[in-house]
Amino acid sequence: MKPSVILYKKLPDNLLRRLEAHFTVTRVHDLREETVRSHAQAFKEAVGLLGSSEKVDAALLDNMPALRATSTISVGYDNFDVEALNARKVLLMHTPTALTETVADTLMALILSSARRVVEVAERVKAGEWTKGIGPDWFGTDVHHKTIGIVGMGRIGLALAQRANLGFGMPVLYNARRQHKEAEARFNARHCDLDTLLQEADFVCSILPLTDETRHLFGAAQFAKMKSSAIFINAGRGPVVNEKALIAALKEGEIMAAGLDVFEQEPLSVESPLLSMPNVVALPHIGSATHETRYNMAATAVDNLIDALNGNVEKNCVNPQVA
Ligand code: 8YV
Repeated sequence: MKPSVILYKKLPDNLLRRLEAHFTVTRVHDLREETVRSHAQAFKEAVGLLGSSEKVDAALLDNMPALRATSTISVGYDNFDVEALNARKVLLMHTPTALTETVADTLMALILSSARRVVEVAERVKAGEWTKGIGPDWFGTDVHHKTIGIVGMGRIGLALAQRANLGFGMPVLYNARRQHKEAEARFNARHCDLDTLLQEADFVCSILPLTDETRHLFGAAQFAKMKSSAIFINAGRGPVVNEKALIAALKEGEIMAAGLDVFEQEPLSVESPLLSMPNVVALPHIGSATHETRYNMAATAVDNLIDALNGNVEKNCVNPQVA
């Protein structure tokens, strides 16, 4: 008999078949209490759990006594209670390398579209305004050779530094817990404290994961330190930013614009003041959302679950110590 796993995200057919070659797969839509209750036996027997975005906490784990590994189709894992997993010796696998380049592309798209007002002016063209002529009120601000400040220098930060520095001639400042030798050697990146970065950068880009230390790291005091011409970009996690403070900073002209892929509450409410601000580009958390990358992430997550349940935790494992 094949071991049982729970799948709570849709997979491409060939990946589902790959998973089914190894496991008996129970497919569910989500991990809500009522879903767990209606598949109680499958959850009780499952040794593996595969999906993304849903909360995996102690209450869910209590319904999964046989669980040995979880695999998320994402790099971020703030929706997992890692302590609860560790306490039950359950492995957590993620996809840290599959989406790096695609998310860095999204960051450049946010930088370019915010600075050059791409979305706003394209809408004006569609509304027929071009026929009346364009003037300085259509102009944006330069990107090339401006200073980029990267908060969180991991794989994605490095790929962003490469694009910004080699492609756009931008000097790179970065703030991270550790010095990043490769970023310094290849892209002349300069390590600095957060305040220096906030004061000097023309583009402040947050690519931070959500942790107790990063929650609301960007608040009123941080926006006040930025240049009034600064553009704030966030493609890490929404709750790293105090959104009320960001809205106030944009309203009061403390910063010039923002390009956001992530929000404190997702999906973003239609009531959010951010949506009526012309100087805000808001994307629906699509940092990694290309056909190629989402496929690669799902394939990696399937392989990760197979690996983890075979005791192979050399790569992509958040908590290999519990193996
Ligand atoms: C995911 C992300 O697509 O990987 C991450 O951490 O934020 C995105 O790439 C998202 O979590 C949905 O799976």
